[in-house]
Amino acid sequence: MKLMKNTLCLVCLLGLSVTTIADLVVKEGYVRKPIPGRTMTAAFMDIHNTATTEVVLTRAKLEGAKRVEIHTHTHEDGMMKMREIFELPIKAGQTVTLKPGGLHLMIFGITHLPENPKLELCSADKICYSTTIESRSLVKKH
Ligand SMILES: [Cu+2]
Repeated sequence: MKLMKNTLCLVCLLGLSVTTIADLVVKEGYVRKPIPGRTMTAAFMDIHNTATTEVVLTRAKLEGAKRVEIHTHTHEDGMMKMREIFELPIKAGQTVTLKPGGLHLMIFGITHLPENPKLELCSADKICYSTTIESRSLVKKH
């Protein structure tokens, strides 16, 4: 455990964590436009970690929204329930998929949602990766 702490600290000193978070690539990112009159919705995407070390996401921010939580779905007594998670680890070279019925970003307090809102994904040490995602209406395109 002590060794792990030392390693982490060394990573801080070398500023390697900056590189780490910059190595995230978000693909197919979109946020569902909220139903008229609602201020809550969800966002989905593929997050690929191209770095050689694990990235742990702890926080997210979306332009036009007050708050973002990282959620997952769990089966409890035959029911699908949403649960907030506080750490989303993405291993080196791994892609984590946020999709309906699984992991997602829960978006709260939407005031005005831009067509391509800016999304920030941040790690525990407050280093953020920013990108833009698409606003999509609930109606599926055929
Ligand atoms: Cu949720």
